[in-house]
Amino acid sequence: MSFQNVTVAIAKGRILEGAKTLWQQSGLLWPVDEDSRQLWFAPSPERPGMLIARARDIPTLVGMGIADLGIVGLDVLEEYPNNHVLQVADLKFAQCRVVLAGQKNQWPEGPTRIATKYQRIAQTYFTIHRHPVEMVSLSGSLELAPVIGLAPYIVDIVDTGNTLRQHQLTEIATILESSARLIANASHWRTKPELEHVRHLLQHEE
Ligand code: PRT
Ligand code: MG
Repeated sequence: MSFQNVTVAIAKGRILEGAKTLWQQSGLLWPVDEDSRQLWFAPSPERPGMLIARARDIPTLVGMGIADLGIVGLDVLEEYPNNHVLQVADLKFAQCRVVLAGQKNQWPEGPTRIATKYQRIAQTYFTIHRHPVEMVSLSGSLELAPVIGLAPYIVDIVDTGNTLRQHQLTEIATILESSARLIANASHWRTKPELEHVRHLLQHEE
């Protein structure tokens, strides 16, 4: 089967590193040269084309059919959902949790402020719990928010918990368990059998 008509969009950073390992284990040629700044690699019969983008843009690129497949964290997929995207595999790497954290292991009493870069996930969570919150949207360095008095609580990604501990923060609740997901453009998934073949190759280690 030829990969000439397949393009995969991969989130740069952690996801790209994990994807590289999986890709190589599956016997596909890895085209990305980490020392270059090239973000687009054309497909060939031997391997799919590859597009490297910001994590939050992956659902859009796949939803629009610019890429047939994408690799992105479930956290990003939940925060930036797209109706034209299907989740086709849990790739099991880049595992982490989206958590509520604060200076004490205590659920907020009454209305409170939450600093986060996951506004949608956090808002859904507090709506389900019927708890009034005010969101402060930050794009990074969330752990600073309680220290500098911006917001007493944060909703952020945790893996080992070291970063939280360094800032005297504790996990109060897990909101979402995340890992890297293989996603597909819904209509391309139905019309291009090569996509199923790529999924099969990437899941081969199970
Ligand atoms: O910067 P940009 O917006 O482009 O992307 P990004 O910073 O979100 O990318 P990147 O490469 O940092 O991570 C992308 C994805 O990796 C996330 O969307 C998650 O799905 C997944 N992932 C897995 C993580 C972590 N583990 C993780 N530990 N993303 C971020 N972290 C952060 C965490 O927030 C903390 O600040 O890493 C730090 C160390 O975590 P601890 O708990 O081990 O100390
Ligand atoms: Mg980053």
